[in-house]
Amino acid sequence: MQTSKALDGPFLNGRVCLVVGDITKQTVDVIVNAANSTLLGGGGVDGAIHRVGGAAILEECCEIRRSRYPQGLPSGEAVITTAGNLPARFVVHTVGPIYGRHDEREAELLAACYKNSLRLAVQNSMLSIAFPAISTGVYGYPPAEAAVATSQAIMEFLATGNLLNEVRLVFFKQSDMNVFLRHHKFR
Ligand code: AR6
Repeated sequence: MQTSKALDGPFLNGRVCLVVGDITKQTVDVIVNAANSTLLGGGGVDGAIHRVGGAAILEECCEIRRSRYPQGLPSGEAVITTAGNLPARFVVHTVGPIYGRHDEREAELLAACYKNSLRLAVQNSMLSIAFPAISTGVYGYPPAEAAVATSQAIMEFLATGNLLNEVRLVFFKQSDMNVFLRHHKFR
């Protein structure tokens, strides 16, 4: 059951749509988690995904930490796990930049989050993906600036030729979506 409805767009020939809703309720192939480098859970989107998805996700995250990222997942990188009890099939976990902590590389790192997440989805033959507004909560990224970096990254990725037919941007509040609509660079 889809509990949020498309409120604006679509953009980029119908491949990008915007909704107001809860990322954990999205019925798509893969949802993206705004994780932290520990991959062990947290608040916000991360807390909601682990709470609804259940223990299977945390178990896989622990294994990824142990086998591939003992120092933690760096900002801008992404990994994929099962989605446990979520309606989606997979979860991509990516670590957004903490605003003001990366020597002005924040936009580059936020773009890398989106592009690496999209790349993992394509590599795993996914056709639809839903993103929250990465870094715009606890990590303090100004939503207007995030809209610019996010939309440019998605637009560049979709132009590379792939079968992804839905990139859904999920905003928690209508006011968040309105900021995005005023500042995005989709054309
Ligand atoms: N569905 C959709 N969007 C949501 C939801 C939800 N269920 N919950 C919050 N948002 P945040 P970050 C919005 O803080 O800034 C965690 O503790 C929220 O309003 O989840 O990347 C992690 O473990 C905001 O606009 O992610 C990290 O330590 C956006 O999603 C840290 O927070 C992102 O907010 C990551 O911070």
